[in-house]
Amino acid sequence: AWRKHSASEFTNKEEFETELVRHIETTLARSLYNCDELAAYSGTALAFRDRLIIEWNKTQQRQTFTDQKRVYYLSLEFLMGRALDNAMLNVGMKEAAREGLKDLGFRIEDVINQEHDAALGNGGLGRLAACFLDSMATLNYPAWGYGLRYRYGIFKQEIINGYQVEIPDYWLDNNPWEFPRHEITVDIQFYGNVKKIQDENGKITHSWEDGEVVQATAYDVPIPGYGTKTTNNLRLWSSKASSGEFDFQKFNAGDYESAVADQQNAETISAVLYPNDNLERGKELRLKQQYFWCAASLFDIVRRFKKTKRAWSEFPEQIAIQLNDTHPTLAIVELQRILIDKEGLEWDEAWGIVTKTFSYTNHTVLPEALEKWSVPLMQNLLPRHLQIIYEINLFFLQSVEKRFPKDRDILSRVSIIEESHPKMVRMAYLAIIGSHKVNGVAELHSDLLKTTLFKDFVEIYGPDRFMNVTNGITPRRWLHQANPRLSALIAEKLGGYDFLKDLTLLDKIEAFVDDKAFREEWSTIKRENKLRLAKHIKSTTGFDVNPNALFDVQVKRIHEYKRQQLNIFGVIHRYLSIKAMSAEEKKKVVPRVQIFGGKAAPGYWMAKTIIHLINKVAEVVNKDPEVGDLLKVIFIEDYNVSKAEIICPASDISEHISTAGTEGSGTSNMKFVLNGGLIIGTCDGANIEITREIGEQNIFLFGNLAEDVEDLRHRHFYGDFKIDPQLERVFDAIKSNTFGDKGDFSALTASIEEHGDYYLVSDDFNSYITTHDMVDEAFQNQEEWLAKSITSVARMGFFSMDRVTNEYADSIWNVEPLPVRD
Ligand code: 26Y
Repeated sequence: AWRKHSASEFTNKEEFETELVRHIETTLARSLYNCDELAAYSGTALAFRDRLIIEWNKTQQRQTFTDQKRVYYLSLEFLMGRALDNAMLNVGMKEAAREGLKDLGFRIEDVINQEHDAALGNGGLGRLAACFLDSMATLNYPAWGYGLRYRYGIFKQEIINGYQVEIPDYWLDNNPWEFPRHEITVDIQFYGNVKKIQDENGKITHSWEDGEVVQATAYDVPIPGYGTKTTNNLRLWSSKASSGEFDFQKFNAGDYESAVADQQNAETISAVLYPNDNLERGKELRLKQQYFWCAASLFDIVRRFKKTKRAWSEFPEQIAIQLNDTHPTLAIVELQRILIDKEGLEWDEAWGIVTKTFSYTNHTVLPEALEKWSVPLMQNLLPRHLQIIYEINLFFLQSVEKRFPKDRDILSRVSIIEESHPKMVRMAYLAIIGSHKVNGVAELHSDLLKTTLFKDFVEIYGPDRFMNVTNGITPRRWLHQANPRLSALIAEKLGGYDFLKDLTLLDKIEAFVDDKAFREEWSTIKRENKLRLAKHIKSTTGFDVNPNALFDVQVKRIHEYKRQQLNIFGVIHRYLSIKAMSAEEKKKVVPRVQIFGGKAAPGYWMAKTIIHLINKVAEVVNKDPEVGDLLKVIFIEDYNVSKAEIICPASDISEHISTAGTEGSGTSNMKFVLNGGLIIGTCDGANIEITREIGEQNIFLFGNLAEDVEDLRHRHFYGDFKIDPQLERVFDAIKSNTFGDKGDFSALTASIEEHGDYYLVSDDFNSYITTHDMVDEAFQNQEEWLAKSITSVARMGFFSMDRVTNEYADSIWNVEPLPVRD
């Protein structure tokens, strides 16, 4: 204790101001007299960052000295969003900052809004990783995240003439939340070849030689927990040419340009996040990213372990590694390689360590999202790893053959290598074989994994390797930060903010469902949140929307399986119905604002066509005087985490309408309900468990069930497929150019009419629109609607990410919390 109180540990408004001014004037070298909102943001961020650093150092020291088991969460995506508001919540002192900024002439909300989202992810999987980090820190688990430091995050979306246009998201300039660790580097090898070496005892070892080398440099991001001193670490790797590798021969030979080109080539590895969500493309650069990140992370983990001087057998007692989908599966092979090639362990001992260390989370059953890498590609890029994969496969298949000698087909079904042209490495199978636990992300999804995709593996390994952990969300960001007034109202009734650490306490607000003042405040808050969104819509699209209308929201990545097309067809149906009404009939219509948002993968044409249709429908509907306020269609550009924080609290109803059996879990469904919105959805993903928790009278379910999907698809091709008549009317409108050139949308209508309607849009259409009629009817009874809203929020405790994290810790990682003392 060589110091008692660092200046940066401000404890009141005055001290905050001192720190803010110091950072603006010295760290940023700006004069206070031309300090704009951006400089105020940077100064505030630096002031809070100082506080985080102190706790971060303490946490890391304590974790190192205690030397107990740690978790490493490997994810190619971390969709963090903004950090300042979260840092303020976790450090405390937001009110001091609010007052201090006010003295300098700033509104804290405007300052917070200056921050660029950290958008190193596509959608649900990346956001889940971010929620994990928040909960692991909050619950004091010694845990690190490992990812890639992309120079470009997910692209910014603009809508131009109704089309999506992608703009690069360069986000790294002046990012106060990352700390370059130029001294922490790892050399990563690619290509080259494998030499077999036999020593004097006849023992054969392998050496991977003559490859290209790229250097990984660590960048660390502090992850504070809520109401705790624990501040964990997210380590992101950045690539550049290895210092030994900058080709001095070329340089000396006068080939400076080519030497620089090599440098740039190395830097492309961490240059850009692949913008595909649930759509696998098999690009070599993506495989390079995966290996680069896995190898750097494993080297780092092993280096830390070796400092403890423990025996290798203790590795799995010290380290748990969670694989976020199959993207980090090469880490399994890399650890095996390190143990046998570098550390000299025998195969069996090494493999025992590997399988006890790793566990794998699957997020999807969609075939187009399952990773497969071509054998020739892997042979070229990672020759030693391919050998090891073949070896793993050989031992695995031998054991299967022994156990199932009569099953002729099972070997080809479960082989890691698919016997296609070219041969492919099935990453999910490799991940299962190299892990001790495999989990899905909602009950239906985990059941489907066990009965379809991974059925053979359940036979082989028994049911214990496969489990379910239903997803959750962090209530800190998705309730308290996004909806501060609702959080405050709940806190007032519960006598404090304990529910942010134990979300099951929410059930106590059900007692106030009939409390008049509480109900009024509840609906005022919803209205305020709708007004905030209406303001955002006005400033970004120019459209005025009526805050009394029913706000119906669908925001998520655009994908055929998520069925935004079903939604927009439903909107067209509504539009046509309104236009056919008499003035008298129109009086009974519930006014609606249909809000869409989400990005399409740049190469996913059908998804782009859906965006185009939504925008064309908006153009026509919004200016149609026959419709007026009864229907507005809004596409919110560039949906991201910080927009979600505005949108989720503002819905009356939101749409979670994937074809049954296709959505792993969904997590925005939880965000909307937690903020007092009702939902319309299919019996899919976590909708099913949400229904179980909140009660089926509080949710609008529709559509065919997962168990009927296969049969329906079959009938589309072999039975007589007749399109739903109301949907046909919608298609007639599209085909008579009501929304612009029908040719623009022909692929979309044809996918249903001619190509088998794989996602069952027509099968579910009638059920969908009649359920929407029930939504309208329910909305007209505002008193009952309000009761549903309050009751639902009260029953959402189960969906806290803290519950999820504890389940992983207890049943997969076997790690204990480690609170940080002062
Ligand atoms: C292989 C590559 C192209 C790829 C890249 C991203 C494959 C998948 C993904 C992303 C998948 C994803 O976001 N999955 C979502 O994970 C959420 C968290 O578990 C689930 O709630 C959601 O249902 C699932 O679609």
